[in-house]
Amino acid sequence: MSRFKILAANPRRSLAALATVLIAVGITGASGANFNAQTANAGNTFASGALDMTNTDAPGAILGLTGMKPGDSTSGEVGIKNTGTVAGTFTLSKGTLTNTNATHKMSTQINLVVKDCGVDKICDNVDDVAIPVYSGTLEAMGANISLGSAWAGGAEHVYKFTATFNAAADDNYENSGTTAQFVWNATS
Ligand SMILES: [Ca+2]
Repeated sequence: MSRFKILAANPRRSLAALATVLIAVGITGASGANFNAQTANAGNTFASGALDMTNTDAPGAILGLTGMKPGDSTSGEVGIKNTGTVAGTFTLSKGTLTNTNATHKMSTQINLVVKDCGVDKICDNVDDVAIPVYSGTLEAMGANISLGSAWAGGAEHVYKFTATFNAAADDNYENSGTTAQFVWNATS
């Protein structure tokens, strides 16, 4: 069983042309018994400026699941909004990543799909963006993943995060955990 959580933190201001939102994922696994809960809160950037961002889940969890075992998945949604008055180009990055077991990294066993829920901002319907923002292991996720063309002031996107614990994960991943941060960045 396991426990999976994503926490979000919200920057209230952005630096001139820079805004950062940090989301942290904590995943802790344990074999046969209970997974230990692990959560994290990411740091924030505060500055004055014309480009601002809000995060609907800040500072709470986007998703959480206890009792996770290989093959289980969990999902959650988060809204990211350009609350500024100028257009900004938004990107998503994986921030700091840690694993409790450096040899058998839990992050290699968590498959993450991040998708844009489309214009209606309702997930799992016909107008969702077909191509995911990211699909791959938590381990392999990179930085500065494009979130499309510049967002006008007031534009909001809702993203659905789905994390699946590799169904083929073996005993090497018992008692294992990983924690990651997701960073939302906007520039104009
Ligand atoms: Ca939709």
